[in-house]
Amino acid sequence: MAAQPTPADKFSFGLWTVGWTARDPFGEASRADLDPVEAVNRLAELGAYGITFHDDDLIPFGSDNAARDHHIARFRKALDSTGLVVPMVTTNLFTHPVFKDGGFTSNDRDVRRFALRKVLRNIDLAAELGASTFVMWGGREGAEYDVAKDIRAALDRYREAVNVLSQYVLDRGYGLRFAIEPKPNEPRGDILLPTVGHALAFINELEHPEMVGLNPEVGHEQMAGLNYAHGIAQALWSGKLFHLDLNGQRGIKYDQDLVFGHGDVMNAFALVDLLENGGPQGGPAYTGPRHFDYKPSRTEDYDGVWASAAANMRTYLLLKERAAAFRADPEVQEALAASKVGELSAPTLNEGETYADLLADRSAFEDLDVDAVAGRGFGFVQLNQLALEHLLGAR
Ligand code: 3MF
Ligand code: MG
Ligand code: MG
Repeated sequence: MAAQPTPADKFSFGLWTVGWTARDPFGEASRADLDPVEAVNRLAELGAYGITFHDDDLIPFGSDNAARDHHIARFRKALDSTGLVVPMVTTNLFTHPVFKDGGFTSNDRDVRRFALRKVLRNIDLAAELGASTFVMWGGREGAEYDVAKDIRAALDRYREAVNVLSQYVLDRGYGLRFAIEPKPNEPRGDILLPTVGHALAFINELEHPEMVGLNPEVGHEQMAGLNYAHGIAQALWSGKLFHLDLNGQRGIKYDQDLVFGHGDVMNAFALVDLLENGGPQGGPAYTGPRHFDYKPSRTEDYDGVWASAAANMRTYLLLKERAAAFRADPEVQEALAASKVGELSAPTLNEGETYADLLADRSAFEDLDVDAVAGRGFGFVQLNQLALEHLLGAR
């Protein structure tokens, strides 16, 4: 039995997740609007610690200043009374038709200037609410037609935007870092910075790369046929896992945003094991929010919404429990050793050894019995079977 979630587990949810009224390209909303205050109260009751939002989730686009202040004030009141925090804020540069060709990279310069102003205003709000991460998902930054978008110019404009925003944060003295969320497609035919790897390369071209990291989403990497746990591992390796979006996806198709674990559960197991046990000394490799970006399916009423929110946290805790059992099993320890998983951490050259020493080492080449080495099995299947059996609760 998994423990009940508590704020110490650092679970957070986007306001747009439980608040999704299930309007899709083929059908009207199947649920009524959700009051953000109700979202705060219900998530706090369920044991979450944080809530995140796009500006427009909280303050309807086009609100005047008085309405804006009112929406923020009642939200703050709900935060104060429940103790829920706002670890991350993000800006909607995709819903309003003005962003139909993107925000930072629209071909229309007026749109780009408007987009920057919208984000600058929202950065102030993020800082005011004590957020430490500002996510940038550029869902409309892309194209359907190769001849209609100069990709190199678009990347110049993307970089210009992130540089301007970084400078603003520095000048204001805000304790905010940016996290880019890659996605390969949807709503655009092709989105810029489509994968973790593309985004990492982009960050290296910025004026303040130290202020910019990643917010990788399970479904987004899997939509590109990629291994999410590998992507997270590379983000960690690069010191760039600033935040993450957990959900479920079944294969290469539209962005399903299922409950965490309701897609590739073996990869979810490996992911939780990595996050919780993959630190250099065996502790957690990631200590930030465990943030869910899922959509309660269109079939669900509000009871189903809250049950699905609880399901995300419960699945995470169950996987955490299963991963701990996997690590503690002596047979797993033996299988890990037989598979030489730990041996990969040993540098290939000895300390102080040079390539000249390696060239002189006959045991590494001339005298090596290559056929004997090639004949050694790794036992990976047995190791994976042990993982599966722990995952299934069979051990
Ligand atoms: C779309 C997403 C986005 C981002 C969000 C936060 C609407 O597929 O995943 O959710 O996560 O914009 O940055
Ligand atoms: Mg998504
Ligand atoms: Mg997301």
